[in-house]
Amino acid sequence: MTSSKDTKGLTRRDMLGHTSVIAAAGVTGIAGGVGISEVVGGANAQAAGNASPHSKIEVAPGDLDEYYVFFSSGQSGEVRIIGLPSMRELMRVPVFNRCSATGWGQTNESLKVLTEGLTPEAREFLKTRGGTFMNGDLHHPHISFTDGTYDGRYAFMNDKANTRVARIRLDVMKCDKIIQLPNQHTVHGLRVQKYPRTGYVFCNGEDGVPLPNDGKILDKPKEYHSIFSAVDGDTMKVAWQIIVDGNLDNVDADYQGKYAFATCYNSEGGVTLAEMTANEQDWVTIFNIKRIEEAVKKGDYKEMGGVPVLDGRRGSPYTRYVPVSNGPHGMNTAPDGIHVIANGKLSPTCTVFDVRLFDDLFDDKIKPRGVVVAEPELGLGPLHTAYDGKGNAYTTLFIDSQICKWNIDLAKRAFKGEKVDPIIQKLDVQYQPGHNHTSMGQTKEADGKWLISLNKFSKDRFLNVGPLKPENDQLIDISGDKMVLVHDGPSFAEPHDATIVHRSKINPISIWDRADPFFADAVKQAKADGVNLEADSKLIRDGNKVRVYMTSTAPAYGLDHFQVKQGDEVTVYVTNIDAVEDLTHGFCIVNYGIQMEVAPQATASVTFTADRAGVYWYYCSWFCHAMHMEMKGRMLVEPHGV
Ligand code: CUK
Ligand code: CUA
Repeated sequence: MTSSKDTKGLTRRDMLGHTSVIAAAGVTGIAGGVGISEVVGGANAQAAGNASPHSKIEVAPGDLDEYYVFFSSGQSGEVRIIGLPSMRELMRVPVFNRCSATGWGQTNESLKVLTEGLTPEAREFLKTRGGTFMNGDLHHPHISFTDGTYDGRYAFMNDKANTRVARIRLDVMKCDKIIQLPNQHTVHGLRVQKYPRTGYVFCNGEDGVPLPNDGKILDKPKEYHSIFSAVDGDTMKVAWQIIVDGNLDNVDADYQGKYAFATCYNSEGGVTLAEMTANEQDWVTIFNIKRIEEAVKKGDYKEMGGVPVLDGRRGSPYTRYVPVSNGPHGMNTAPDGIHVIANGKLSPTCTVFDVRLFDDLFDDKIKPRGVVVAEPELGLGPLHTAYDGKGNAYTTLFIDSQICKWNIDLAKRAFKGEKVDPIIQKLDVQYQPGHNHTSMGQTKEADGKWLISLNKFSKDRFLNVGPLKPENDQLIDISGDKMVLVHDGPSFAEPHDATIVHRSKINPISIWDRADPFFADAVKQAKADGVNLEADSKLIRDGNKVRVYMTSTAPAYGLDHFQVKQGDEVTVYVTNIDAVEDLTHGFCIVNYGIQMEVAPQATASVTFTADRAGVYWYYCSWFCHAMHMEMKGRMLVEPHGV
């Protein structure tokens, strides 16, 4: 990771770095040893960042990053994979969106994923709308756990816009399952079970609606319900749902496998801003997983939309409601396995819970607030908290545009009345941070090296690109006593969340396995047609259905042309028989709106109606060979009545 140590050729960057080290040291001196950034804020903090730790963030050409970061993309609907510390974008994985490059949303393989998990009502609704939703709002990508840390199997993510939960297989970095949750309206918070494994994917239904939501009840908000869902991460089926009081914003789970907990900012059950923020207090809802599982086993539920739905409203044995200040947001479990933090948002505080007290709470041995062990005042707009595994917490302050580093133990002592200040440092970020994340910080293996701050506004930090600006993801070195800002990175709409995973946890393959379930349907159909996908290129006519099979090997398709009749339903299967790493082909039909990617040893297929007569060239859209331009052929569409 370190660049050339050759000291003879001192680069301009080295010079700059050296100068600002001296400058920064001067500032520290003047301030009498107080932290640089604490005193002088953002600009100089960045100068200091460019100085000392730049060698740490520079990933020289040919070198590899130490961490994968899985970024969400909000209303863009995809997952983006970034390398850290370089902060370079490595890949985009389409999930809820459509992708022109890969054909996601158009290939039969992706359409199967996008449509098979829809609720019957949605399937009916989408019949005349292309069969699938065109948009998604992907907020929270989280990696599967085994025994409190990442196991590299899957990433799970939510679609707030169309109430869906998706899974990406991390061996191939493709989405393999999407389900839509019945009964629920939106999925906002999403986290996974950390112990013993994932296990459950917990999904917060943010908005309340009538149950069932069929139009019989409309403007009667008292009869709306929010729902919490547990999805089985292995089968991608809803294990159970539970109706709650109030709404559900963010969620997290413990390291013991006993509890999940969610913030509620609308305990009022309001439907307007004024109503939602009316009360002095909202709450955190705690779910007792064992009790819920037992109830499901005993049949203590109603079946709705094909899934078990329990009643977890006040007074139920399955939940407890712990009052916190009005409008909490983020919910974050510390790597110590003990502390859980609800971030205040409208309150300048964070509320710290001790999960070891939750058993007593459910046995009614203590009052709800009895599980609160600290409530430090940190600054304006605390949204999310990350951890370094050394007892410190890092909370984003949206309104103050700062990260607040504070110590959990000191906060607990202050809560007991001791005169100590838990706040260690406040660092300016640019600007208005939402989530922040530490390296491995959402696991028990938090390593305390890096923090990224996902800032919603970038304003003056980048070249102006017009009224719509990028966001700013900032990299902060937290390995020392003080946080040091080291990198600004623009990003397009809208990474809410990210998960930083050490590269040792993730082991993707480079070339598809021909036995992969992703193209099992194509293999099955080919077999039925007596076609060997890896060797044969031919056309099979089956009434007005035509199946065109062709191999692709640089720089040629197995067919240089094929002929169909106007009105035929045509399915083209392309099998990339090149077994060379990175040798991806594409398949694009001109003026037919067809385009897909076919990576090494993959089969991809697309179905369309050949309703335009004439000559249509198809060509390879992924640059593969010196004669990539010549990798093409013709689809001849014979007109009606000829
Ligand atoms: S939420 Cu976006 S800043 Cu959807 Cu995770 Cu808090
Ligand atoms: Cu094959 Cu370009």
